[in-house]
Amino acid sequence: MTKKFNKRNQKVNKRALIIGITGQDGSYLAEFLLSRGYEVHGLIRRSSSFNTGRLDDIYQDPHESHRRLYLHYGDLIDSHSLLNIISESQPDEIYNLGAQSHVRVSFDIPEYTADVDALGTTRLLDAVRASKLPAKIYQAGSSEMFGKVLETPQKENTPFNPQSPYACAKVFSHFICKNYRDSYGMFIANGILFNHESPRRGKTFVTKKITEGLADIRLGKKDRIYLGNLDAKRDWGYAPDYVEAMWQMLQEEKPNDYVISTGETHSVREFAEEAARLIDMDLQWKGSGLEEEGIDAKTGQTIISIDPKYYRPSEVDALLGDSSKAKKNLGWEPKVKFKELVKIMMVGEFEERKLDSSAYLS
Ligand code: NAP
Ligand code: G4F
Repeated sequence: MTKKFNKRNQKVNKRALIIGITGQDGSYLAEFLLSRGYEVHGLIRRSSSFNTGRLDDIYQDPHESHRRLYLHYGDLIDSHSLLNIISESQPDEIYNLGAQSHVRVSFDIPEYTADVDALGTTRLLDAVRASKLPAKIYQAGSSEMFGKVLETPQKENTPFNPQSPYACAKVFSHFICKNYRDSYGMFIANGILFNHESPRRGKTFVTKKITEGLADIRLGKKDRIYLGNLDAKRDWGYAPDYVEAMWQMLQEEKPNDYVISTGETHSVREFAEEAARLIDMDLQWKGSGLEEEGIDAKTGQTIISIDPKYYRPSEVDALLGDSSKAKKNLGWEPKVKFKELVKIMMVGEFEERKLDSSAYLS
């Protein structure tokens, strides 16, 4: 790996800037890059509550002389902060993972979502262009861009058909990245990542909501959880596998766009069934529509009910990715598939509570 010199004239490896370092993917990516010898800079937002919990394991005291992790305050809606952070960190690689990333919430705050997820990308690209740094950029695109799918499985050239303000903003970002690549010769790789999860997933995404809720029920802390559309299908992978693909895209000689997925699709219902099975519950369904309930046949207890507030004004029914281009060019393949993912998340629930998971998992 090429060595460089930092301000204190110390030899350092490559420098990366992660926008969105406090999120699920940002935290795994920071760990991955630090393990590869990178100096890592991250943009964090000012918040009245603590927002760096996912970075606890890698946090380094600012007074440490050999630290390789630097956090800077900034925001994708503040161009000057982006210019300043790029100038201060002089990155070789920039990962734009910053986003209002919740699809359902994007219907409630569409203007803000577009500001961060679409214009924010433009601000970042323009700041890099102005800096004249030859930094390679990764843009966090999403399988949500395929929306009501026009082809199955979805690959890089499948047309987009977005169904939410979030997905529309991500489509804009995808194309503005291509536009800056073509217009200014910048190295910008568009990842089109299918859903990826982990114990660090935000608590309002369906997988984490299910594993956390069922663990609480198993421990007697809650009676039931409320979900929306049980029949939506997603191609769910494991976040640490996916951040490695982001890095691989930036090690290429030429920028390219890649679908990253497992090639398996499962419904929300199946996810709940597998999570329940792991903690010795037998989830059976009764009724239909709003009246449908998930019952633990072993105890007769209703553990899942429907709340229509979790339905979306427009739904993405089923996603299934074809990541053969990433396999061919990058040698990337998912290591973790559906059943192992659910298990990792379920085990994570007990570890988070400092409990021995083997006492609860069947
Ligand atoms: P996440 O956990 O929601 O993290 C989002 C990150 O963006 C957080 O660090 C958040 O900061 C930051 N952020 C939000 N608004 C910002 C703003 N105005 N300025 C700067 N940063 C801001 O999302 P994730 O699951 O890690 O996903 C990472 C990226 O990949 C996102 O762009 C997401 O849309 C995209 N993506 C995710 C998936 C998936 O399945 N996970 C799939 C495809 C694409 P705070 O911590 O302060 O909120
Ligand atoms: O977990 P979700 O909220 O993820 P969604 O909407 O697929 O978006 C995630 O993946 C995208 C990649 O395709 C990312 F771009 C995006 O940033 C985010 O990370 O919902 C998954 C499915 C949906 O069909 C939803 O309607 O689960 C359904 N669902 C059913 N009940 C629920 C619930 N979703 C949530 N969040 N909460 C529920 O109670």
